[in-house]
Amino acid sequence: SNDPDWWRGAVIYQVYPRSFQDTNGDGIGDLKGIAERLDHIATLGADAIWISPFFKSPMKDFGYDVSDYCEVDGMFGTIEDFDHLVAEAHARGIRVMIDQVLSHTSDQHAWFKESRSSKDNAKADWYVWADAKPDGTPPNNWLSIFGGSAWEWDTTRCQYYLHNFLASQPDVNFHCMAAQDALLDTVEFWLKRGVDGFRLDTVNFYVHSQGLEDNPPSQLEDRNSPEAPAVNPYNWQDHIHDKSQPENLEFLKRLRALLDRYPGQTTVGEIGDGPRSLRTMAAYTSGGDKLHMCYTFDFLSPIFTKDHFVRRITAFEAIVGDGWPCWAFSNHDIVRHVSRWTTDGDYDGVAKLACAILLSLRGSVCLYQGEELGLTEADIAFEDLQDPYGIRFWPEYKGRDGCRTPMVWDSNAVYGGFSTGKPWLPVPQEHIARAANRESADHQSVLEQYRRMIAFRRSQPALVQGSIAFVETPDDVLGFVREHAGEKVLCLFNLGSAPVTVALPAGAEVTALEGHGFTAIPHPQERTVSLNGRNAFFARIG
Ligand code: TEU
Ligand code: CA
Repeated sequence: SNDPDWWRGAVIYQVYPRSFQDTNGDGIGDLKGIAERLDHIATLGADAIWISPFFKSPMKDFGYDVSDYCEVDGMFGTIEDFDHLVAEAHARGIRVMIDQVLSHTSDQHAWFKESRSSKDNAKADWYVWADAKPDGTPPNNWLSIFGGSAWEWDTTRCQYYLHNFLASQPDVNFHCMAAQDALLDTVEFWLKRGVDGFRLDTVNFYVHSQGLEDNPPSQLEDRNSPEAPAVNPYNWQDHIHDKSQPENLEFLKRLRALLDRYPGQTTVGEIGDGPRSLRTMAAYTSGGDKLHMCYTFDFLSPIFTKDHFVRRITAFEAIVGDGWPCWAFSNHDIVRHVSRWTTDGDYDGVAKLACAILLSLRGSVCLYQGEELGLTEADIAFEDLQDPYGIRFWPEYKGRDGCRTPMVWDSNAVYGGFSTGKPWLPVPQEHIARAANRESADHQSVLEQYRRMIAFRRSQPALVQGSIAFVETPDDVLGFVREHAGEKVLCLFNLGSAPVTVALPAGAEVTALEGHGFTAIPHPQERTVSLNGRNAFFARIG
């Protein structure tokens, strides 16, 4: 449809192209492979795909280090392959969002090569350059997320440059308008090719403070809290100067003005700003003239409790209010949620319950490839590690390869049908039993549950667009009412493994809804509903 608001409540399927489908036997997924597998995404019922970066890149961070924004990396195919993919997706009613990594480029980008060549070239201030302190050390204490100082010495310019991630990912200087202009041009290149929107990588890292002040020590009292991963010294300081500066709002307005010239566009910005995340999200999505959606880290955490859902969503609603959230339980950066949240071996139970919760939240949702199969985190041996982040912090932190292993399509084919050649990361044996062909043939599978639940969500406008209000429930039960245009849908989820009986709201008619595949049993006489472990209940009330 032509609805410019299509993204509100949309189900966005994240494709990690390296690991989706290989078509030429080199063990690496490609754009042709995505096109071949679009029917899987269509039958799942997703509204859109977000494709992680496929642009020209030395692949030091597997594509999040772009050396040419307007070229497809040869490893993934050609620009014609991309055009074909967009056409095939659109023919199936699937919108296409691409991943723009504007905060930093690869050190192999022509802009950076020129910028580092001297102090007075045309692009001298396109990156963040600063002199050493008198003793030769970096200009301040800023840290890189991927370890060590955020400053790298350049022997040609005899200056340091800023990199919030790898040293091979220099940060663009957004205080330089010419650099902003050039980035916006690359965005327009893809708008003209017919994309429907953008996932904006690290959108709050664009602008640093020009004063280059030292960051103060972290305010977080407990370094073992979920907000402060103990292994990563990055969280030992409070990152108030190296990112999220107010000038970013002006850039986001420029970006939005460009997008608004191409109707139906959307943006989802990845915002990781520690304790300030909610405030940053509010600022970036308010006013309708900046981001459309903010991608939150709240449920990428190891915690899976009713309280966590209630607290995080309540805080979001209170502060970000009219900003539109985009929730995800898994992505290409984090341990798959089925492994993160299952403590009693009931992987399928947790996978199906998580599916029900995610698809009932107020906001848009991102599903990460393989989540719909209930894939667990793969255990990767050190010799097979690819992720530089994992190699650096092994064994305290094992990196991101365990969630990036290939999709499993066909239990009877070599490498699960992902490739005919040896894949870039191993296909875990235990994933084969979860291949799409097997799960499609099994009514009880996680995949069939996702299909039912997405169709159910689509059939209930309150679930897609409604407000959210929590209801009083027993300890292990998450409960809320979604309401849209006078229609109320009660949603109850038993996070525990034991059966539980929940009182239904008094004074209203409760009509159980069907079609989602869960099997809670309402007792109208007693005005209660019984939920087995990891079961869900949906009802129209009023
Ligand atoms: O991730 C940003 C980010 O904050 C992650 O680095 C996260 O903290 C980390 O992966 C631990 O989970 C984005 C991309 O999603 C990631 O793949 C890139 O490596 C990173 O930006 C740099 O572009
Ligand atoms: Ca390939």
